[in-house]
Amino acid sequence: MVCTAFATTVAVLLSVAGQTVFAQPIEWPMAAGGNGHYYELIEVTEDTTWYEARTEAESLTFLGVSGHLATITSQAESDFIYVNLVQSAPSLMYWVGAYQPVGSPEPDGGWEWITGEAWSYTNWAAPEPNNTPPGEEVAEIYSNLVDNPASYGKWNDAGGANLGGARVGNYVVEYSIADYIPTVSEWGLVAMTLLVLAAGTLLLMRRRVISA
Ligand SMILES: [Ca+2]
Ligand SMILES: [Ca+2]
Repeated sequence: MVCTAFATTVAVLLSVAGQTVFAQPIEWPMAAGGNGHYYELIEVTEDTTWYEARTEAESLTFLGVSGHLATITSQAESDFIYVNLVQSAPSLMYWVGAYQPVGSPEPDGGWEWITGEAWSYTNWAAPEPNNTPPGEEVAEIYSNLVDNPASYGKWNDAGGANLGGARVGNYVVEYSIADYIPTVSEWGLVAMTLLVLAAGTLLLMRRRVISA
């Protein structure tokens, strides 16, 4: 909570400084049983492999925190992303942050999250992950545009560099804002700004008293 408030303060300061602050991500609030993280869909403007999407997601920031391809580690997180983003998404599929490191046993072994979070919850569409054709080593999530309703919001393993068919490389970003721990210099920036604002307010009040 403190970190979320801090991140909001930093975002306000950054927007004051004229830098871009994304406005689209949706929060999964702690008050609603969430993790305080924010999520958004990115519709790409040119074909984007999973590897490019992973890098792009990490270059995006929201409330001062870098993003990453979404890691969906519980049914509750899956439900939140599905209901709020994927269910009515404009594209068929979106990259998420799951992959098989080189040398993983096929067709379905060795899966990991890019953040290193424990691999326990999965939500594969049947019969995925099938490594068909061979070389499918990353994951994507289906929207409701997929032909089989049983696959809505579920995952497929796909080729990370394969952009065949309807796959253009859209992706889901997660900003782990509630986990974010500010650096000493960032706390200093906030403290200094609050000090300047307080001094300015005092000065204004004094002028009013003198002119009254
Ligand atoms: Ca996650
Ligand atoms: Ca597959």
